[in-house]
Amino acid sequence: MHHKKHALVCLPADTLDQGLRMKNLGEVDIKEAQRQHRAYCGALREFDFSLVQLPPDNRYPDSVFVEDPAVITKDTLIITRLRKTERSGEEKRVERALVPFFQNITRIKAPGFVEGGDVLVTPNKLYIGLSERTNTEGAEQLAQIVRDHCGYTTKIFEIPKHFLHLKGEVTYHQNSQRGIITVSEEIAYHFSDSDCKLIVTPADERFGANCISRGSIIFIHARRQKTKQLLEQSGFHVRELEMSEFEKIDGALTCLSKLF
Ligand code: CIR
Repeated sequence: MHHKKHALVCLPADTLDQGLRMKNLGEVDIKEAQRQHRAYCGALREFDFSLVQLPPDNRYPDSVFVEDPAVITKDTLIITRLRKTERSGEEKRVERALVPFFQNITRIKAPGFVEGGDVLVTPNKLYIGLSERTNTEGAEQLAQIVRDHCGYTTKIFEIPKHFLHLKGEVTYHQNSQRGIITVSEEIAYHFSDSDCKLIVTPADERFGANCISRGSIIFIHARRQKTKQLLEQSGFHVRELEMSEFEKIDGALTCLSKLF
């Protein structure tokens, strides 16, 4: 996998509290969300990413979650198709921002739907979750694109109904020798075929497995004590990021950026 250099982010819209959510976890405090977003961007800068920052767009309360409108494999940019009409249109903004960086650009077409949050990219293999947001047609189009463009294999499977997206509960980490997958115990069995080391996190720590790392430093959602311990036992230096306002609208750490 090529070395990641850029991070696309989008500043939170003033309408963030109108973001979609699976259940009511309370009102979003926009000022606090902006603070949390600034800290998040600071963490990415610490990891040496150069930030490409989209301005807030109040028409799209969920536009802060730039992970969903695209999937990136090597030098191929795949623009996805978002299922919810409230989010449909976010793809265009992300496409405009990312196009200058890529040679190969393709798009998921109707009747396919894919959201980037359902796609775990590992070296040479994609794991695609079928969800309320990603359907079989979309997953199969994506599988064919990455096979033809990059020679990737794919594994497609259904995710539990109480997850919004696959990646909320699984992320990939490139370590010096061997890749690492952090994954919730509920879905860990889907990854037993991988060459990566698995770090299995407890199901009661929502988004515990959704982390961002560089080398031995790893950022996790604040207040995931058991996950923190497990990661420390595996040699990571753990740093916590407060994500309370984004969690209320089902957003995890990786949802807030597209790294490439
Ligand atoms: C949504 O329901 O679309 C947003 N409120 C949350 C999107 C989270 N994105 C992600 O997990 N990649």
